[in-house]
Amino acid sequence: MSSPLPIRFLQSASRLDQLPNRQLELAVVGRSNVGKSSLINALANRKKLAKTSKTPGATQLINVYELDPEGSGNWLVDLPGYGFAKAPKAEMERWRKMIEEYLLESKTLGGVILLIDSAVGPTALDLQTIEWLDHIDLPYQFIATKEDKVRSSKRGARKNDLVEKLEVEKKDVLWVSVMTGSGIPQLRSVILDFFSN
Ligand SMILES: Nc1nc2c(ncn2[C@@H]2O[C@H](COP(=O)(O)OP(=O)(O)OP(=O)(O)O)[C@@H](O)[C@H]2O)c(=O)[nH]1
Ligand SMILES: [Mg+2]
Repeated sequence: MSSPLPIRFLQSASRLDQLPNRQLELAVVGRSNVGKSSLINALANRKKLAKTSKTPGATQLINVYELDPEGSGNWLVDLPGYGFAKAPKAEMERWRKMIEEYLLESKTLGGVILLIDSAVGPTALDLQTIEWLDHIDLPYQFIATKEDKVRSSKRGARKNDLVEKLEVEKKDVLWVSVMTGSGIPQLRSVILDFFSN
């Protein structure tokens, strides 16, 4: 097993101008309920660092986690999810604006880890997000979440289907499960590499 990612909660914000100066950020992006906040907890090996919920819409602000040492300015950023159809329209619109402003305008944002629910596959909204990230030229790493929810007998086929729909190669998607811990050490390395460059 690898060591937990040394991160601590720094602050929440609803607008970019509320955030202090920083060096480099990696943002966690994906549908509501895809497992963004759970993944932050798994990376840090903590249960309640980031708020999670069975109900979509748990994360409603930009939540910043700073990597050691304190004041490093290296941030892992948990965002609200997109595509939560049951939220009030005005609320959804507010989240969308917040996410878009952050992704478009934070000058120190170096990349995104883009989460796709492995049991659900890329949704139309996931594909739209990918197109948009391509358009704004922001690099991303695909993460397929909740691997444990796909029966092991179906995993091979599901993986093929997913890479085909994403139009990438198998090596481009990292499969993770916070239930079994699979893929978590690899993702920790990806993140540490990102910040060490
Ligand atoms: N089985 C399984 N469930 C998971 C996994 N990861 C997350 N979940 C569950 O999925 C639900 C949503 O997780 P969150 O981490 O709150 O999802 P989120 O993407 O942060 O959601 P929002 O904040 O609403 O955008 C919770 O009930 C988690 O327990 C996983 O790897 N396996
Ligand atoms: Mg969340």
